[in-house]
Amino acid sequence: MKIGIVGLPQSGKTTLFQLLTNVELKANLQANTGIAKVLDPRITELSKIFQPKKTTYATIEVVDVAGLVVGVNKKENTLLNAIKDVDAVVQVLRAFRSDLVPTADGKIEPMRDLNQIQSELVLSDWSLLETRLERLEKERFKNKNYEKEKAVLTKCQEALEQDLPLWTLDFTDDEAKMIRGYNFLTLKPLLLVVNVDEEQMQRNTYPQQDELEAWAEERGIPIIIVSAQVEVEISQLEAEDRALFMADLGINESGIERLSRAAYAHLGLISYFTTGTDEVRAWTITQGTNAKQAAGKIHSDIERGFIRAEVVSYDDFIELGSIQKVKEKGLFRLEGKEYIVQDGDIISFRFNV
Ligand SMILES: Nc1nc2c(ncn2[C@@H]2O[C@H](COP(=O)(O)OP(=O)(O)OP(=O)(O)O)[C@@H](O)[C@H]2O)c(=O)[nH]1
Ligand SMILES: [Mg+2]
Repeated sequence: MKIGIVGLPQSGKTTLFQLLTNVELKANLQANTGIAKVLDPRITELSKIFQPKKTTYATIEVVDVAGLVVGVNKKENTLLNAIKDVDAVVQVLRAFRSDLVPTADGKIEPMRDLNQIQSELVLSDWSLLETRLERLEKERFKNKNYEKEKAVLTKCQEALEQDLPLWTLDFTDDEAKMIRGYNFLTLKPLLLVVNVDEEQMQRNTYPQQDELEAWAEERGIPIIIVSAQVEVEISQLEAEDRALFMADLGINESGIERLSRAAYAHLGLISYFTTGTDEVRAWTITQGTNAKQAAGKIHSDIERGFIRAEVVSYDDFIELGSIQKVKEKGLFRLEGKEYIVQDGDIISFRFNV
């Protein structure tokens, strides 16, 4: 999975990037890319039990885009090219107060910031769409899908011209397939990160909170609260101190855990695990993936030569403590290729090549 972080200048994007990837950066002019480990506590637990040579968490590729200066000109923001191919867009909204980091007009208004950046994304899509429409006209007599494509692009155009993101539209499967390749930014799943200060975090309140929560709820968009700066500082502490300071802040999971949990849920992703003395590892799949396809995540040979999957759920395994006990209780399952893999399944694939 790949996510792109966008927002107004000085909203805390690069600080969030650092929190997620542990990579420290100076000011950025364009875009930074880094890898965030999805610190699934289940993997940590399995690793303690199996003591493998190697423990592999799932990862998320993170792109941190420099702050978008909005409303300066009506041309698309070329900075946004850096996130054309992401699976989800994360917008950082500034709520934290700081005299050291003044906002452009002295106001802290996350709801307004949200609208400004969303309009910027709409503008970027609109410009992409113009280009595509021009090209389509040129292919008019060659392209046998001309009419259909024209219809769906016009539908998109009408929404964008009303400043509406494309995810507000309903598309048929056919339409969705046609426009998938264009990488429209406002078609990508959106997540909001509100960057609060320490006091706002402790009191669980920030400016325009009600308005923002209502907006997000109506659209089914998750909001994740972080205090980027403070959490970066906490993440650099020793484990014991870390727990203490996190409790003081009122959080029990790290920023990456909270964000990845929200992103997985929002994008319909789940994890299954493979275990052993060599490696304990998490694999990310979409909900509804069957055992044979899931095997293909590891290697295409395992998918092709799939015989069966030996499955035990993480919870059963942890509760009973060993595979032996799981078997005695009849909770060790042999599943065929059509079995729909569940979040937290520990799987061993049998295959021949
Ligand atoms: N007090 C406080 N300061 C913060 C917080 N998050 C970020 N900052 C500070 O705000 C400034 C900007 O943070 P960045 O993370 O660089 O912001 P950015 O959105 O990447 O900025 P641009 O890339 O210039 O658009 C830095 O000086 C940070 O230390 C926070 O939660 N609290
Ligand atoms: Mg930055």
